[in-house]
Amino acid sequence: MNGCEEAVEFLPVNNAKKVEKRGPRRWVVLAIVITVILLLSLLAGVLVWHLRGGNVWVQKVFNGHLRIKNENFIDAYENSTTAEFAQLANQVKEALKLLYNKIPALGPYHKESAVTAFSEGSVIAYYWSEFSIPQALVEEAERAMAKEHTVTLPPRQRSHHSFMLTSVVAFPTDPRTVQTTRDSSCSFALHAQGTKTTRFTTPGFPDSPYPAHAHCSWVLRGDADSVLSLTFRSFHLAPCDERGSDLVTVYDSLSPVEPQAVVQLCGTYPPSYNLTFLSSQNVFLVTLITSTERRHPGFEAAFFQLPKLSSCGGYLRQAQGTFSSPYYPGHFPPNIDCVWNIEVPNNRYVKVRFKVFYLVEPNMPPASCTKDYVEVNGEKHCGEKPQFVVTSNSSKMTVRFHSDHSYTDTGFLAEYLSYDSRDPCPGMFTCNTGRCIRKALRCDGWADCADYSDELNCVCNVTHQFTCKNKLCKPLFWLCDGLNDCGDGSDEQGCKCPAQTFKCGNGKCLPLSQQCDGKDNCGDGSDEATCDKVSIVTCTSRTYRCHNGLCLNKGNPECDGIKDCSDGSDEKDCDCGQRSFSRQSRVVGGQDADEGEWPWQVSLHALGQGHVCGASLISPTWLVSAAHCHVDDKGFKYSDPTMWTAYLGLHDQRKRSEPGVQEHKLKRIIRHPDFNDFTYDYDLAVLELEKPAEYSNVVRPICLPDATHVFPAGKAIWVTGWGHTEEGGTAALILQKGEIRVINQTTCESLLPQQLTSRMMCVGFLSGGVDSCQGDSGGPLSSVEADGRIFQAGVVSWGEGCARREKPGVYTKLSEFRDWIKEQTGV
Ligand code: 4AZ
Repeated sequence: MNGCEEAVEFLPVNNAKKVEKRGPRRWVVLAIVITVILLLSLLAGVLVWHLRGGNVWVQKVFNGHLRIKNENFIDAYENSTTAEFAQLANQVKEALKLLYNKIPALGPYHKESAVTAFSEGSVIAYYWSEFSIPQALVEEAERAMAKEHTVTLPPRQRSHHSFMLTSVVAFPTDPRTVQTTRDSSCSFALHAQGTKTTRFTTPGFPDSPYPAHAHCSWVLRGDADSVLSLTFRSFHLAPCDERGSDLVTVYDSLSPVEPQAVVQLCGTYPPSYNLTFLSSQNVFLVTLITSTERRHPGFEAAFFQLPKLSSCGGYLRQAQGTFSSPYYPGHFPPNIDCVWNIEVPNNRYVKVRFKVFYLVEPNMPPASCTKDYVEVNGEKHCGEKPQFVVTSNSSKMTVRFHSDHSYTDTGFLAEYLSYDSRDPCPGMFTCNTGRCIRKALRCDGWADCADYSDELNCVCNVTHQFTCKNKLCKPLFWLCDGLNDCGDGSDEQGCKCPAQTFKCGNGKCLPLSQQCDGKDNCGDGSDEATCDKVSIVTCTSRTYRCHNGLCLNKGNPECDGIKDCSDGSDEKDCDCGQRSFSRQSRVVGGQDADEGEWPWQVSLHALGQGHVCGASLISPTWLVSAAHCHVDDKGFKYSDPTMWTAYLGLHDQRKRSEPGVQEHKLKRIIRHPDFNDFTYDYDLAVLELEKPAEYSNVVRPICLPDATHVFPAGKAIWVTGWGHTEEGGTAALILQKGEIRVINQTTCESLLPQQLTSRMMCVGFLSGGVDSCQGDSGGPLSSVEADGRIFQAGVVSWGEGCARREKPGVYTKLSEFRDWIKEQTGV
């Protein structure tokens, strides 16, 4: 105790004697105190380190690039086995070490760095650095790496100038990318030859699949001051999915860093798809990372060099002309800015029509326009847009195009013209949106302007049009059909027919005596469809035949909740056409379906191709689809049941392994024997599942219509599928639904002359807009019938394009095949 008291005594500085005398005892105490303090702080340090997760070490790999000043590029730098490469690489590594040592979050944790390549400008080095960092410091380290640094090595004996690195940046990367540089078995380096095209492929293409669990890379180079154009001519990888699918990435750099990724590709692309990419410098890096065992051919690609654009944009002074994003329809290069200054004669205004517009950036909110964009009149446009028009209120207009460092798209194609401000659409009608449409389209009952302005304030043609209260004109046969076509309900008001007459589904009024007389007097079957008093009539091809052979005068009596046949056969086998969920969204048009809304909808995947066709479930073991989905094509055996997987209860193509989704193999494909691959007549097939489906909330069968079932013209029907959401577009991930209408057969024959047979029906809109498209084939047309039960009216078959005006979709008429389906399946 005493010693302690003594130890805290303050000594006069000059009391040397006293110190000397008491020295040895004091030193012991001091040593003990210092040891205790040291131990305590060590303990506190360890505690803090533990609490901050300091005991967890993370392996971090950063990929980056830097510029070496005062150095000229020589050919030997292209080859990593040369002495010149090794010498420069060593200097870079030394400088990096020096840089990291100055940064506390990096220096102590640096394990290794390597230079993977050099390119021109003056010399750019591409490198990776590996660290083992305490978890708590990872964020700090990432921030430090992403900052632009400069580092200088002092001059050496033999060189007079210092070695200076500028713009040193790096970004965290998948540690597997380092593996590629360590293992050169799948690394390739190619230099463009003059103006020639150089081809390269995945190993084994096309005869054997690309390797599983592989990391391949292709370093592509051009001469200094050139840029590269790279095209994937054929692309067949495993289908994209969320769980790390096989992936090809193209980088506008020789470092695989995400901020300079131009595109990421997986799955399969049709040959017509534009997969041409332009670089901003004379290099591209293509990587292939495969994580699956699936067997796919891979890709074939080709590249060539071309002179770097000295500028883009320009002055446009003609009365009219076109302009587009650089290298359209190829993908525009990253990191480019173009400005077009359009100027037309003084007394005229400028109009620009963007005919094609694709500036889609992955993982970005659609309207943010912070990366790639077109700016006109101070307004930024980005994403994917249907044709649109921008006008100016003067004789000048400036259009700017900007692409940032990452992800490019095919860009835009635009035409400009000058117009007289007093008559913007000479000889045509001007929509309120500025678009010009043919005069004949004004007041024709179909909306051609996006804002309906062509259908406002019309004088309707009374011979075949009805004037809605809101002044829209609608086809007469939609009058009083139970559907609100005007939008204000006026086409359904006061729909009574004169006394002693009744109203047909198509609006006709006929004498009461003609109702329920066994004859189709209306022409759409509606006079026979809802007969209170069902009577037995002479059997014809149009009358429903009960199992006991008696025929009824009632249309569509199957499964309507009323026992019409004396043997009850019209209400037998009616466990179909009902949903588990009664709530569905109310908006109409092509849009996302609700989950479980179409529980009979099936997605058919062909081996290695993902979703190819739709189908419908009609019993636990049978599906209905289109025959044309099962015809061998380009060496693929679409007729072979083992090539297909059927997904039941599916909503989102990305969620095929979620609970509720049933994956079934096919046992048998029976194509209709009369199917004609040229005319698409008899486009129907039935498919047998290997194991029966289990009915659930999201898996249920649809009802099959009797051979006499009528789906009258004008009736609204739903079409569903994962097909393209626009012609030439891309497939939907979420099941889509669209409400369309049955079109009169005679009308349709005139729209598609000499192409329609009695096994086909047109369903859609003459104005276009809502339609099925590629990938919807084989899927069902679902029609809500009496009692709310849903019957399959047709199978998606073909069409001239998608959603085109006056080209409605064509469907296989299912009622024509009732007997054949029964014969084949027993259902
Ligand atoms: C197709 O290619 C396709 N608009 C299907 C339906 C339609 C057009 C094309 C109808 O599978």
